[in-house]
Amino acid sequence: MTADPTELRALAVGIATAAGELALRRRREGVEIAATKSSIVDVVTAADREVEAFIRGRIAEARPGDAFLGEESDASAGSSGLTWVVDPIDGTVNYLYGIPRWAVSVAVVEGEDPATWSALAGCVVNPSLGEVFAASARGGASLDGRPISAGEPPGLGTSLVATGFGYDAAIRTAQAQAASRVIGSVRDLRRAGAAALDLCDVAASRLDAYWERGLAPWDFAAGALIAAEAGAVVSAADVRDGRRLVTASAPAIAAEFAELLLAAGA
Ligand code: LIP
Repeated sequence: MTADPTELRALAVGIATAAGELALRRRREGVEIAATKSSIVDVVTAADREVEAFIRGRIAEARPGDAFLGEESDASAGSSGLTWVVDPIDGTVNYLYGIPRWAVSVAVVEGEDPATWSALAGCVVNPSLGEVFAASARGGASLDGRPISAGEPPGLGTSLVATGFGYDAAIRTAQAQAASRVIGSVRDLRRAGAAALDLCDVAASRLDAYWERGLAPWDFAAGALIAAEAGAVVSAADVRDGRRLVTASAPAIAAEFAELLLAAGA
């Protein structure tokens, strides 16, 4: 089967868009917590599971030889060397509260390690806004079919930066302390609750930079490709205590931003 990034991009867009419609329908019908995971505030809804099963079925139909790695179900191996990395509802807490900032994230990669795998294609859909972000390797990034590119902020001091916090209270407290050491050196901080959309906002120059430590591969696989194809400087290589730091920033401020995060202990 082909591994043509442009064809894989079209497939990811088709599947993520249909999955987004299902998730939005379930949102309107009312959302319930199905279970909690790593902590009492780390919830999964019935819709998370249903939407992942829907995506998994569509991928198995279109590409039976590919592997699957999703947030809500067991991974499965494949024979093609490609893996689909899926977050059916990124920003589940926003979804639960009815905050219109959650996304379906679908990516396909070659390789095992999130720090070095090569992403071939990815799509992030925000169904509440009807926005479709997509990218393919060497194919650029787009929002609703139009090319997007990362911003050119004059300096870090006037840059708008986003971050996020984990589901463990002690970790959240440490993350907030790091954020308190960042906030005085940038324009302002945003915490909007969905990593995939934060990365896409850097790609669309709605944000100048983003960082979060502790993300899972499905939270950033598609968003990182979209940000990188939009010209942002993206990294997922730094792992400390088993928790991966994902960053994306406009090229003009990338070096300063990395230094600031290091000094802040992010
Ligand atoms: C969420 C991320 C968010 C992070 C949350 C959580 P989920 O993913 O999108 O950036 O701060 O802790 O990881 O759990 O909604 O798929």
